[in-house]
Amino acid sequence: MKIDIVTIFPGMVGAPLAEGIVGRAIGRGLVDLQVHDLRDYTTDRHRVVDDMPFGGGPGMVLKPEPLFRAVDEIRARRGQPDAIVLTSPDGRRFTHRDAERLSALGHVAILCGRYEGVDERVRLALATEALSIGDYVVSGGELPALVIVDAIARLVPGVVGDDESVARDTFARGLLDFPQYTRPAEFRGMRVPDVLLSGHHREIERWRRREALARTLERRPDLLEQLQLDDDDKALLQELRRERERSGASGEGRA
Ligand code: JDQ
Repeated sequence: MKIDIVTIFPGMVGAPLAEGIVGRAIGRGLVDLQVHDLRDYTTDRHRVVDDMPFGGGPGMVLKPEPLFRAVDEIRARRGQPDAIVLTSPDGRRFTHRDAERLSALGHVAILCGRYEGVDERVRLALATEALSIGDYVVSGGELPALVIVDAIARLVPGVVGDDESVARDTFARGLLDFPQYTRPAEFRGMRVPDVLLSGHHREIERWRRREALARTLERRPDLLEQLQLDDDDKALLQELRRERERSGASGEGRA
């Protein structure tokens, strides 16, 4: 899959994507990533990418011309992208479903804004969609672009070694993960639950399902509404709700 990122901070996205699972995917030719410095698409001596907002107000806005020229160049050299994503705090919320959709495309371009944002004509006439990674403001589109590229790349077939582990991921199955433990079986007085040491695979599966449902009920009840539950799950959930009722549901952790 081809991915192009346009940014005024190419090092801020290039370096992280050269590491880890995405870095290996690039090395193996599964992901063809190019990072473009927006300033290379300016035409003035000072390589200016921003200007004052019409109507006044604080801060600066990214000018449209360099972004349009950058995408023209990407089209000429790499072909027409199937999606051109603008990262923005007022975009639609990026979800795992978006990651699945975008990962199935052959070519995705991502435009990173900076300053107070981007000239609206970029969104209207260049971007095919605007995406936000969550309800908080970061200083520019680079970190959101990294999040989106990472989430997409690991869904490209062959990038994550074990297809099953991708299918099991929380937002692919709609439930939070069960707790994970590794050795030692006791650490600073904290024991790994006996069932995990028992070797009874049916019981381990049941315990994990129950823990996943319990955590989801506690932390992300909104996820349960969108989920297809079988009769076993429904029974387990009823039981968990009754337990919470009795023990007076409070949070967890050290407090
Ligand atoms: C840009 C900014 C508007 C500060 C400039 C470009 N989920 C998400 N949070 N923040 C962003 C996305 C994001 C994306 C692109 C960006 C933030 N900024 C900074 C923009 C008001 C204040």
